[in-house]
Amino acid sequence: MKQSLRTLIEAHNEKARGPLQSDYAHLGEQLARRGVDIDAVRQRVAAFGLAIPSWGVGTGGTRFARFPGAGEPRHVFDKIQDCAVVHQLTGATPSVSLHIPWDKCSDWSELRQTAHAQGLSFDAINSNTFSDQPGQAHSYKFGSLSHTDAATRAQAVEHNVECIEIGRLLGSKALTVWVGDGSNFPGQSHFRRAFERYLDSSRQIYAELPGDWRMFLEHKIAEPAFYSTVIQDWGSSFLAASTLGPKAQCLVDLGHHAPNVNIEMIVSRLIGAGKLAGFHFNDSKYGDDDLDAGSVSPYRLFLVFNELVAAAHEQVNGFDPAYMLDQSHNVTDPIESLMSSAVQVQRSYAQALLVDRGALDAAQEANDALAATQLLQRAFQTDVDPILQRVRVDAGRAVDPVVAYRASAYRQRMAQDRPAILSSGGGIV
Ligand code: PSV
Ligand code: MN
Ligand code: MN
Repeated sequence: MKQSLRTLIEAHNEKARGPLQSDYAHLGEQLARRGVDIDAVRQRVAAFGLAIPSWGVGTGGTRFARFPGAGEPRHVFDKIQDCAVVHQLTGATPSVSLHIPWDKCSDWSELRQTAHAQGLSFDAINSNTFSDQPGQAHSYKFGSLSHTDAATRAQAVEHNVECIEIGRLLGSKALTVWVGDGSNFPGQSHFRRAFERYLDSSRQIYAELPGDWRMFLEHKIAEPAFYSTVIQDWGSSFLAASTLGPKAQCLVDLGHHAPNVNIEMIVSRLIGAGKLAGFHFNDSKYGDDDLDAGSVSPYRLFLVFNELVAAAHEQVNGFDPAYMLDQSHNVTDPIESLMSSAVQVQRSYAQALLVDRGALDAAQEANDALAATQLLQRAFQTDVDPILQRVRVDAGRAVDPVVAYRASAYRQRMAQDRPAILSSGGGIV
């Protein structure tokens, strides 16, 4: 950790130490009366980490406009630097998920070393066959892995294989594949054939996975294709993952479902089938809004974690989801959004750890609907801030990451160090 930031965090935490001690003790007493050991919860929260998407540290945008902020990352090394700041202040985000070719660089070993020196490792690597790159032989305008043209499909397969190669150099253990393939008009696409072509291409990628890797299939109901998408929901995703084999699993991005879908139930189904790859956390009101995790529907996020904690509690075989944020920050400083979202995800996890599993089992067995739902509400309505703050302070992170970040004037320094350049893709200046 950079000395200046560490010193700043220490001074920032010093003032909060006294009040935190009494808040933590008070919550500990309350939880003890409920049969919960606060230190055990704290230890599990401390062991929890989630990945930052490299594209999340740049200002996002919509198809109408993008309003870049000052001091935005210019390349992948700048992105790593910003991700490191998020981790230094929160202690919750020890890994980074790259997107190729947005994050291409000339020396992967230098990138790996730079990240490691900052305490960061590399999570799943993401391929991109949903946009064309300069000089590319075949366009993805009408699809990639499912394209009607064999040469276009081959190019998309080759790109994914290249991503695996890059991921190997960085120490990644998974490839995330999301395709924008689909159609905009009824009749435009032969649904069955398109899915078969997708499977055929995906089999070729799957065959290139190293033994200890997984392939995460990310479904999405719409956008950029607005009539149909090839992997539109968890059904198609599950079908594809099951066809491909045990290394293929289904990734759940919270914003990629039909309105009002019961996402926590999908999560539970995938856990039961041994096919839950992991998550892209964000929040939404209308579609793939990519709003900050837990900013609109924190109870939904909690209910997802309730399923995850239940699975861990019941020691479901092979249960090992990957956690990542996937948000678009249009009106905030991305570092601030990422920090508060990471804390929000941690909060949902901590709250889910408070659910009395034995009592919930009993209420469910007795068909006592009200008692069951009150058990969940009681956990969700507990203010777990003292636990989250203790986890951070114990690890030398900031008791209030956003306040400490603002005091550090990091963004102002970056505004001077990083003169704006034109976007080279991925919405990052
Ligand atoms: C697509 O909407 C998505 O959620 C996928 O994860 C992409 O890789 C990411 O957003 C970035 O565009
Ligand atoms: Mn996503
Ligand atoms: Mn998305």
